[in-house]
Amino acid sequence: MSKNTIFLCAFVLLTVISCKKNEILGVELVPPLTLSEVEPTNAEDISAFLETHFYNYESFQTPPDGFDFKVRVDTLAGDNANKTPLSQMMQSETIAIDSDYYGLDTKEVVNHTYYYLVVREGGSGISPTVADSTLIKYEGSFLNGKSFDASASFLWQYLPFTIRGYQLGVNKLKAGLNVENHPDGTTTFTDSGIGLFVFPSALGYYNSSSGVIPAYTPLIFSIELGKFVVDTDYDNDGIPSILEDLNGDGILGNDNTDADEEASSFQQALANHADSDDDNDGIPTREEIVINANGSITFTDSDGDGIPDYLDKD
Ligand SMILES: [Ca+2]
Ligand SMILES: [Ca+2]
Ligand SMILES: [Ca+2]
Ligand SMILES: [Ca+2]
Repeated sequence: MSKNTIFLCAFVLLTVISCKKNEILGVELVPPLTLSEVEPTNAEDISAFLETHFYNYESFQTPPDGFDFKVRVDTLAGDNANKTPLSQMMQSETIAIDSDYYGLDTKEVVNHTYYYLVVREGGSGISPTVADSTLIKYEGSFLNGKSFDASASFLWQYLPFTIRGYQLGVNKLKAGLNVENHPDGTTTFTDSGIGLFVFPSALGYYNSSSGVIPAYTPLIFSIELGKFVVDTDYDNDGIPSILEDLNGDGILGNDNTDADEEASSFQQALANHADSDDDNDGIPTREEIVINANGSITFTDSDGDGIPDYLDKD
C-alpha cells in the first residue's frame, strides 16, 4: 500500500466518521431538492447521453450466431462514430409528477420526459399492467455506462414494489412465447419482450439513495420480459391488483381506504392492493364481493349509498 493510498484511506475513514457524527447530532439536515430544481439537470444529462450513445441495433437486426439478445449501449466514438444515436431511436412521453408523491411541500406538478425503446416487442401479444407479477431479467446502469445491478437469471418481480420508471418500461413490453429450461438450470423464452428505458430520478429513487445509487440520479434499464401473471391479485382478495388502483393514477401505494383506522389502531399501513380486508370491518374483501362464474366481479352495494360493500364499513 503506497503512502498516498494510506493517506486516502485515512481521509475517507475520517470523512465517514464525521458524516456519521453529523447525522447522529442532526447537524446537517438537508431538505430534499424540489422537483423543478432537479428536473432540468436530469433532462440535460439524459439528452447529452442519448446524443452520444447507441445500442447494438445491428445485432438485433441481423442476429449473429449465438447472439444472446442482450442490449448493449456504447459511446459513439472510433469505429462506432457513425452509428445512429439513441436520441434518434428512442421514443418519449411526458409524465407529470406531483410533489406530494415525494412528500415535498412545494405543491407543484412538474413534467418529466420518459424515454423508451422497444427493441423486440415480445411474441405473446399481451402486456402486463403496472400491477402485475412479472418474470424478468434486467440490468440497471448509470448514464456513465457503469452497471449497478443485474439479474443473473429470470426472477419474479411484483411491479408495484419496483420504481415507477421500471414499471412503465415493463408495461410497454409483451411477454415471450415458449419457455425453455436448459440443463445448466437457466431459462430462456422464445421471442421475449426486450426494451431499453432511460428516465429521470423522479421516476427512480429521487432523493433517497438506494445501495450504490446516489440521490437524484437518472437511470437506465434494459429489461427482458419472459412472462407475467395476468390480472395478478397480490393480496388474494379476489380483486386483481390493477382494480385496487382506485384513483386510476397507475400508483398502487396511494389507495388505502382504511388508512385512518390502520393508523389509529397501530396496524401496518397496507394499501388496498396488499390488504385483504380493505375497509377494516373484519370481513375479508373476498366475502364482500361476488365473483361470477365467468370470472367477472360484481361489487355489491347492500345499502345503496354508492360505496361498494368491500370499501364500506357500515
Ligand atoms: Ca393509485
Ligand atoms: Ca389498508
Ligand atoms: Ca385488497
Ligand atoms: Ca371488509
